[in-house]
Amino acid sequence: MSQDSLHGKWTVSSSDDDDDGENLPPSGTTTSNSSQPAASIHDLPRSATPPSTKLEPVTVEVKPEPVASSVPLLFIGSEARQMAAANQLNPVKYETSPSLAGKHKQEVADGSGWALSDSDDDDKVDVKGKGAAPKRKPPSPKAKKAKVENERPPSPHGRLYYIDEPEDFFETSVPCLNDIYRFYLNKVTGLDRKYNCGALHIRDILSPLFGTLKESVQFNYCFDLAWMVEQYPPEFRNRPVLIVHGDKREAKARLVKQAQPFPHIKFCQAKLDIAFGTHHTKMMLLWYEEGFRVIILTSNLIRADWYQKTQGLWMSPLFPRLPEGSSASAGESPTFFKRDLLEYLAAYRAPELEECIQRIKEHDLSEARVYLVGSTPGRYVGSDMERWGHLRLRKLLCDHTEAIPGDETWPVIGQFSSIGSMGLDKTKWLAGEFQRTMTTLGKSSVRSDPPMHLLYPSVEDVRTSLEGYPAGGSLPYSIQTAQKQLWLHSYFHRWKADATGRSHAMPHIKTFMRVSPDFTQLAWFLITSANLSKAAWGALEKNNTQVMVRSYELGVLYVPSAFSMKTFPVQKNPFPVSSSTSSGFPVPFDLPPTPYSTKDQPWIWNIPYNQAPDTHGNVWIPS
Ligand code: K8G
Repeated sequence: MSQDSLHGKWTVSSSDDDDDGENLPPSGTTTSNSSQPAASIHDLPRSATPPSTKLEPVTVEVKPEPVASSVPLLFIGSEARQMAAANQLNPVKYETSPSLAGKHKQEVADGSGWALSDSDDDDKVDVKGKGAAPKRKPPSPKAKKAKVENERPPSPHGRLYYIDEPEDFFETSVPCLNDIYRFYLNKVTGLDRKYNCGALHIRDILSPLFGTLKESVQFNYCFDLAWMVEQYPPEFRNRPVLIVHGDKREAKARLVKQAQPFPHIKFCQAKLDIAFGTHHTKMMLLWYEEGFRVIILTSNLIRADWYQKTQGLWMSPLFPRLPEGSSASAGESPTFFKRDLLEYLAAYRAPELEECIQRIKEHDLSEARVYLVGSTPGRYVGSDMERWGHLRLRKLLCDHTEAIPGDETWPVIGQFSSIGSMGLDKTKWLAGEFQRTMTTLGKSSVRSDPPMHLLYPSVEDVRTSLEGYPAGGSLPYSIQTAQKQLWLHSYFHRWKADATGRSHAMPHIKTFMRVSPDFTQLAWFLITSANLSKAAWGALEKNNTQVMVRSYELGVLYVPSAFSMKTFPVQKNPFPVSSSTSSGFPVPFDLPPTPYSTKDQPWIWNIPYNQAPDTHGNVWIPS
């Protein structure tokens, strides 16, 4: 495996109007838990992760300083994640005492260790300048360099971390699937098997049971191509794959280099012309002998994302080929899924996607029952404002849901794994604009202000999770963003998912929904790549005459009318999944949501947690 494939990446946010708290990861590395057996050599992380270190003994391993004994302070785009990941390749040991943690804490708390720009005005951000020369952090006086002990992958867990999945883990069982909604969770290693029944691993998705694969297109953010190739069944492994990504410059070069051993892999770079935008969209287009299938999901194409996190996906029905000579409008679904998917793909304006656009036109997508909700970067005016982001969701909710008596008391629930900067108070975006979309039900002009519950893991949730503190490497909410919006935290609720067995599998899934006050009915449900950020959902500008969207995002919206229902009943006990037809919607976490207690704190990834060890006996000390 080439070192170039060993990358995780995070996008640095440098503007108040920016993205998901996708901030510079602290340097450091993770001590691996040597009690666990070695697994694959492709232990690629999803992220450049702050370190967790053993509580005992006091020797901690830290990431080596990169060239010239210094740590770049400011990375731009996915290069940030790649640089930081590269730093994890050669950890050095140095002696320290437990009090070091306190020292680091101070450095982080006063911000001296970090140089994230927090401009309120995007137009003032000099992207080029920032990207060109990362600032350098003076070497820590306490850090004594020692010889490199052994090579380590830039994994949040280390090479020895992953435990092998049980024998039956990859047994794909199609009849187990609940077909009404076609909404599935991923399999989680370490769960009682009943909780993985009806869940899908990437190997299940690519299995011949779903179709005879000829070609595929993988849209995603983070890739381990060697690992990805292994997930395809051997008989399909050399079939052409097109990778749609947002990497630029060095990051792009590293991605392309990952594919050197795989001549069947080609690339399509999504244009990202607005600062701090990212290609978050996670979608597979699977071309079969029998037709084609679309998967819209929340997992990156790296092992850590399919291991012990809660992820979700929508799997389309098999879309068959239309008869030769069908009209251009043929094969449309009641939800206009075909038109909207073609419009989303056209927005890339990429010649590499042309063939696939033409082929989709030749297929029958009429069985799709969901609405597509995408974001593509741009500044949109007039009717184009409703094409993407939250205004697209608002339009769909306006057109395809109906007011419900008493709906002013129906809460909104938002659940996500990353948080952007939202301004000094709730009126700036959250309540003023985002909540207005989330509370739209039909065309009724009566504007209600129901409760909004935001689900985001607390420090305790992360500490006691299956992965322990390293799970926090995929929850990149930074102290710099958090401390500017303490008002937001009063909305926060815990990550609890006992009913799905996933209380200890930290969420990388993102869901938004409107639910009855007794939490038994849904007015609608959305699964998406979009976190709680303006970059993902779009923000109004110029006196509300324009909306600006930074990132590519994709999700699917379930509305009851597309299922001939008034509301979706919430499925009480989603596991084990039964093949009997239940019309209950499998909400992936426990209802009602549990509010944070006064002791609970939202997970913030770049401050230390050294008061209590995690499930692997480690603490978390960003340096
Ligand atoms: C991703 C996420 C996420 C958050 C931030 C970034 C990427 C992702 N980022 O989904 O939680 O650009 O830094 O996994 O795609």
